[in-house]
Amino acid sequence: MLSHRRTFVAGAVASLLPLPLGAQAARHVLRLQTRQIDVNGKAATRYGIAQSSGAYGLTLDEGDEFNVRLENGLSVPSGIHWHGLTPPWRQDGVPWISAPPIPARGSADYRFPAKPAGTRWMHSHFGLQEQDLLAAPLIIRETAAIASGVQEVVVMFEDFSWTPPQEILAGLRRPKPMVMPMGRGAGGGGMSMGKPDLNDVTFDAFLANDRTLADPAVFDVERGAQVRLRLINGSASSNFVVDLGALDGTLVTVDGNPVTPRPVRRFPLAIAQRADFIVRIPPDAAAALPILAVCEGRALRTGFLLRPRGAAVVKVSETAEAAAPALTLADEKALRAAVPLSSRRVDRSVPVDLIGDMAAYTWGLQVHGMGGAPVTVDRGERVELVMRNTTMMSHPMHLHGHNFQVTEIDGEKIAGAVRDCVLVTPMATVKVVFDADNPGLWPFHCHNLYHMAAGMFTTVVYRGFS
Ligand SMILES: [Cu+2]
Repeated sequence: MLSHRRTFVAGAVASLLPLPLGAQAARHVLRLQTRQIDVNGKAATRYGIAQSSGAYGLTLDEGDEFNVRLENGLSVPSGIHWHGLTPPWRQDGVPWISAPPIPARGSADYRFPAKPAGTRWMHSHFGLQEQDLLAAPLIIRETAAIASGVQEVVVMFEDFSWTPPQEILAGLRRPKPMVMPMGRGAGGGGMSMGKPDLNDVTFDAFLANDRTLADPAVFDVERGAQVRLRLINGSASSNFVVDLGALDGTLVTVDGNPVTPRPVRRFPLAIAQRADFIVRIPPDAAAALPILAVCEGRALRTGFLLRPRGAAVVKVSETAEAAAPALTLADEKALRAAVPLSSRRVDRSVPVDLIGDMAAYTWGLQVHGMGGAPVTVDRGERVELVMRNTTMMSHPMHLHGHNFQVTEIDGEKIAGAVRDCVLVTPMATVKVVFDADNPGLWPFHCHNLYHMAAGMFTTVVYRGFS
């Protein structure tokens, strides 16, 4: 089984070498390193997370152990979070909270059951390193997906700027007049009062497996066959609308967790969210089929191609005909968990207000009305988080160590999706519930990297945990 694993990252199909039997057999080495990528003809030096085979990211099978030595080959400290997995809290990979940062040239070991299965990902939780592409897919292939024999295509979308992230953040936090014209460049996104603000940062490019549409990843597929797309929004600060183009797709999971299958052609993918789609390749396709991700509020997009045998590769423009609309919660409301949480009453309901001062670029969370307070829970409780967005920006809210179920959106009760990251749109109220079954100290934050850096971060803490 191990010898037949394949990853579909960066346009390459890499077969892993068979691993020797024995105690070390299941240990994977992941190395943080710098690398060069090509962005529209210009070389960029960024970070990456590679296996010894050179493949980016990690693919395991359901039931495997997550047995990883993480080597920091960078000249700076780091820490990698296993986004969507539910490890013991000390192995969650968040510097200063789960464990000390991994020093330059240092390493750390992780060993816990690789669960839950599904499309997860990994990314730096240290400073602004995520914007420098220190992120990769982390796929725990479901037993049913393996048994199905359906080809899988793993693609991670990212946002890219030629401006260093520290400069982007400094630009955002620089005092500015109340109304600013929209402009290009770091921090050039205008902020105005009263209407939703879509993008803080005007990115120079969007990437799919490190590539732009000028030179996209191309995956060979079989005519008439099904393909499972595992799509990851690994952006620091960009929400996308995924467009399956001519293909009819069936949404089967969000954030790696199964939903009642739903036919879709377009689907919102907020920062840090994932979605799996099953598509069927038309038997008669003459040209390769583009799968696109358009940034909300912009016409700039990225994507990749599925190429049926013998089909021509087509050129797809990086610019869509029109800007993508702002993400809404319409699709979220329609999602239903295929494996919902058990039915029980809520033991503890916690109000969490999402607050911000757009002009000053400060963001925050108020728990029970108190800025800086944690969400305190007891083990065994069913906990409800009532997230009320008081700002005119959307916030992809992520809880570590747990998956929650969306139960109410703007007063409408639903048996919604099980997720680890839900978008709370401007002025919306979203309720989620989770079972407090993983004692520890867990980050709970907005996954927009710049919002988090500007204060939109708290923790869920179990009383008496150790
Ligand atoms: Cu936010």
